[in-house]
Order: sequence, then structure tokens, then C-alpha cells
Amino acid sequence: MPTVHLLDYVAGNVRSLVNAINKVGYEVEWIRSPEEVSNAETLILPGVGHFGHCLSQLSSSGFLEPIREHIRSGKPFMGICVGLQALFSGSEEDPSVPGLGLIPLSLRKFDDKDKSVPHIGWNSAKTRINENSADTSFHGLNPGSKYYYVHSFAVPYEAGVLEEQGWSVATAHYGGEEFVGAIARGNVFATQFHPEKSGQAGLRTIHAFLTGQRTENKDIPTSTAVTKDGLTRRVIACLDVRTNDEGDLVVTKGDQYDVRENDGASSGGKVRNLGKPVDMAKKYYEQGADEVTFLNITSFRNCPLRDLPMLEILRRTSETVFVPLTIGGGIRDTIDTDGTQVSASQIAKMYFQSGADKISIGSDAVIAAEEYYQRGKTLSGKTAIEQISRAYGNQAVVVSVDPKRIYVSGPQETSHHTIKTAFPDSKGQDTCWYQCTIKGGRELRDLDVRQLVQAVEAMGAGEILLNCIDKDGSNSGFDLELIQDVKSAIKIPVIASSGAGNPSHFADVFAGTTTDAALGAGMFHRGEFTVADVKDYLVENDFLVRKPET
Ligand code: 1PR
Repeated sequence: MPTVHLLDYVAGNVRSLVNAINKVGYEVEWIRSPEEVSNAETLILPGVGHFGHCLSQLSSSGFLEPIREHIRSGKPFMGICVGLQALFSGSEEDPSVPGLGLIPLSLRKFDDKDKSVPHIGWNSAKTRINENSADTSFHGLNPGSKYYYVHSFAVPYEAGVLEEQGWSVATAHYGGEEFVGAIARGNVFATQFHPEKSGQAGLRTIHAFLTGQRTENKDIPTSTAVTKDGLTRRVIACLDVRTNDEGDLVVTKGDQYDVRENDGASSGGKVRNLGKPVDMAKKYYEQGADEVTFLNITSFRNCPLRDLPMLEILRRTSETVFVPLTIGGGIRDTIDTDGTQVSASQIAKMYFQSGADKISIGSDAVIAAEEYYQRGKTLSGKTAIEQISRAYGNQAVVVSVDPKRIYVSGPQETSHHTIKTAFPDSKGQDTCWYQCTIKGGRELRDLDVRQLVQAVEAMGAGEILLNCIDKDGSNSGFDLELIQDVKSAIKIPVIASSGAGNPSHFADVFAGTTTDAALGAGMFHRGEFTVADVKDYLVENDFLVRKPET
């Protein structure tokens, strides 16, 4: 196999990139010191997280000049995400840290007045006509394809500015803002999106770059539907994983979080076994899932951390699934079976190194939020959310919320934030609030959902996975009232979860709320509908979706 050199300078999920490069027929060799850069014929600079953090690490390790030299020498170079951003002079994210300075422009934060930030999801990379250059080549990019982006800072596109410097530019729109999605000039190619997480469209781009194919692929039909913000409607498949009574790790599914078979008289039977996690994740990827989420619903249970079975599941899944993977369950400071203290960040690191793109925190986030309010809304800097988002970026930290609906006679009956509901309880009460729970819904806490999501947003969480215990496994549709209430309280993206029973429920949540994504579990696992069925239904109803490419 021919070799590609990858620069290893920053923690994060590079496993997927390695898997993607292998998948298109290349082997990866790591560059771990500045002296080794000159060995590289083809160099890839991956990047995740914080601009300042990445660039300071590159600078203090002495990598900046060798990278500049590689680019000057005319050898192929590709930057991904922060790897693209590094080519510019600097970023508003950390004005004190300069970039490589190849392009004298800076990155700016997206405006969050009318849209969620970070910009997470599938968007375009459409080539702009460059009248200044005959070199409008774009390494397999296709104007009709969708690519996976996850970032808060971007290079605003100004017509002609980059082109005057000889760059070919592909752009995307996020709300009213047009930004740079990819650039190419001579031996340099860089993408703001993650090709290794962009399904077949992304693999094609990596392959085109590595084989020196410079042209676009124009053979994929372009969708005519548009969304206000530019993103497709994100459909996520979620796999709740736990050990069954035979000791096998299986995908299971609860009814209001009860995962044991119900014989009609009482629950408490065997753990429902709906299939094998790795196989099911691959199936959903092939059906067109935009992301796959694993929730380890019984966390560690006396297992030495290094042997965590979820690590192996992630490793194997990331070999065949080229869309973002999220893992949740048990991410908190803990004590290993041999008595060693292990921090939540160390656990997250193991997950990232095994192929996860995001980690999801449940119970620990509730405790951290309670402490945040006890301290008078001040940050401690020490919570798992703060530490992990500092090291890996906000976009890598999801908070999974497990709320329960509590009816009251009126807002005066509780100190918590209430809503008026169109679905009164049996007593006719039409006011309710949403109470946070921990430990898979087993323990109720004196905290409402609005308090929780606002606290974790302040701590640096990048996304909310919004479950609803009342709706879980009910097949009765999402709780639109809860979802819209949470959306109106925060700027970070929200994934609607719990209750999906058929494709029309996805249309309902996208039409009836401003949710950023919607997640299904039971209806997919029981084989009642596929992810493709959901997307077909959405297309029939004029929603923009990403269709899987072959
Ligand atoms: O608290 O950080 O260790 O994380 C534990 C994680 O496991 C949390 O994200 C929590 O939501 C999840 N969890 C814990 N117990 C259960 C359970 O079911 N007994 N599952 C559980 C949560 C909710 C969704 C589900 C949707 C959609 N599952 O993931 O997939 O409700 O289902 P549907 O479409 O079939 O209605 P920590």
C-alpha cells in the first residue's frame, strides 16, 4: 500500500481518519517530531478542537516551519478542519496565537442570533467560479454532495479575495453567512469539513486527493430543497447497549427506560436483546444515518477501564462507519477496579482514541449543574464538561438529558420553570415542568431541564441530546413542547430524542420545532422502519436530507 504521513500533534479522534485513509487503499505513517516532516511525500494535518490550543502545540513542538517548508517544496499537503484554519493568519477564537500565515485572512465566530452555534451537521461545499485561475480543480468534491462540518469559527467568504491569490474556493451557507468550506491551490488542499466523517462523499475526496485527481465529481444529482440555515435535517440512530443476562453486550431498548421484557403481568423479565452493536451501527450507516450514538446504559459495573467493552465496539465500528460516532455512559471521575483514580477526561480520551467523535455525559452533568447554581452560577473550571471541552473543543461534548414531566396545578406550585401544555393530565392540570433525573431515570433531582441546559451551555457543552422518559419507547412521537422550550433557552444545537415510532414523527419534529437533529431507536431496531424510510418520507415532504452515496 502507498503511504501517507499524518501529523500527530494533538489529542482527538484521528482513528477515523486513519481508517478512512486505509479504506481508500493507503497506509498511514505517523510524524511525531519536526525532523520527520521532511520524510513525508504526502502530508495531512488533521485538527480538532480549539484553534489556539492546536496552534500553540504545533508551535511549541517546533512543527510550524517544517510544515511551511513542506508546502513550499510543492509536495502534496492536506489540512482538515483546524488543519484548514491553521493556514490562515489567525482566528477570533484565540487572537493571541498566530496561524501559519499562508493566507492573510482571519477566522470569525458564526453569529448565533438566529441559529445554533457550533455549526454541526451536513452542508455543501460548492465550488465558486474562479476567473483568475484556470486551476478550478477540486479533488472529487461534488456540488450535490453533503459533507460533515463541526465548528464555531469559519473564514467568511468574500467574493474574489481568495481567488485573487490563486485559490479555488468551495463555500457553504450557514444562515445568512457564506463561509469557506474548502480551498485548493497547487499542492495544497484543505477542507473545513471532515471528509473522514462524510460517508462515501468524503472518502471520494480523500481518494481523489491521494491519487492526484484534481477534478470535481459532478455525477451526483443535486437536491433542490433548501433549508433556512443550509444544513440538512440530521437523522441519528441510537443504540442503547448493555450486558444481557448471558453476559453478552447487546443492543437493547426500554419502555420508559425499562429494558426488561414485560410478560403482560409484570416487567422484570430478560433484558431485551435486539442485536449486535457493531453490525447494527453498520446497517444504519448504510441506510443513511447521519450519525450513530452508543449509550452504555449500565456504565462500567466492575470492569477494569482498559477492558471496557465499549472501546472495542468503537474501534470496530469506526472501521466501517464513516459518519460521526458518539458514546455516552459512565463518563465521570471514577475509581478503577485496582483502586486507581481515573478522571472523566481520561475516560473521554480512551473513547476518542478508540474512534468516538463526541462523548455524551448524563448523570455527571446534572450534579455539575446543581453545584454551578449552589456557587451562584460561577464556573469551577474542574467539571468533566469544562475539562473535556477545553481539550477537545465544545463540539466534542454532548450532554444527554433524561427528564420526566411533572404536572402541577399552576406555576405558583413550583419554583421551577413551567410550560402550559396542550396535553393535560387525568386531573385536567395543564401546567407542567420537566424534572432532571440521574442514573438512567432512577433518581429524581431538584433541577429543571432549563436550568440544566443553561448551566451546561455555560460550562462549554456543544450539544444537547434531549430524551424524555415519558415518551421513551412509546412510539407516540417526540415531545414537541419540551423540545421547543429547550431550544428557546440555549444557542447550542439540540438533538430531539424519545418517542419516534414512524417517519412522520420526524417530519413533525422538524416542522413543529427548531430542533437541529432527531434521533430514533426502537423503530429502527425492531425493523419497523429503516433510516432510509425516514429520509424518503422527509424528502416527499420537502425537507432537505443527505442521501447516502455509493
Ligand atoms: O448517566 O452519564 O452514565 O449516561 C447514561 C446514559 O444512558 C444516559 O445518556 C441515559 O440517557 C442513558 N440511559 C440510562 N438508562 C437508560 C435506560 O433506557 N434504562 N437510555 C438509558 C436512554 C434514551 C435514548 C433512547 C431514546 C429513543 N435511552 O437513548 O434511545 O429515548 O428511544 P425511542 O426512539 O425508541 O423512543 P451516564
